[in-house]
Amino acid sequence: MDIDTVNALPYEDFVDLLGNVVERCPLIPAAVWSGRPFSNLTALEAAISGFIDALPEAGKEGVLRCHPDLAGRDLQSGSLTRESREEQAGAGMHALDSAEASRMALLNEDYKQRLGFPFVICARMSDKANILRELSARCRNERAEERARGIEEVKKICHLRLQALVLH
Ligand code: 2AL
Repeated sequence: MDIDTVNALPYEDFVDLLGNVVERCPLIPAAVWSGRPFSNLTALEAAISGFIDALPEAGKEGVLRCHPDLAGRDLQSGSLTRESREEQAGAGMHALDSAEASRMALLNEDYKQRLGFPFVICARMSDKANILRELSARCRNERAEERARGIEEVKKICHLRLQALVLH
């Protein structure tokens, strides 16, 4: 769909189309809808990023908490969103051997215990080995640093999801 068509969408259709560009956060496209018309895809992405940046720190942590764990319970139970399922499958999260799966589960829990929100990384720009390496390294970071790092990853995920939906 091109940007002119996106700009012309009624509110409900706009949110239907873009409701998961930030995982399980339809509030974000709902909030930027009133900023139409966007001159191009970059302007739409900037509006989304600007909204996220303007959130208080607790709001940013809330956005992170809307993300499912990598290779976590939602993957096992088949309840991931379509976008997340494709991203996680692409990074090999559905094909971990049992040692990798337990290491991932342990590190994800450790990260959440320490930081209060889940580890987030753009899976499409990564692979199994890199995800495990990053997860074990980032576990040791401070909360503010990881909040900022996680939000940067959310924006990368959003960028790729937008590219798949809107022509540019
Ligand atoms: C995810 C996800 O669902 N897709 C992605 O790229 N990263 N989740 C996560 N915890 O990093």
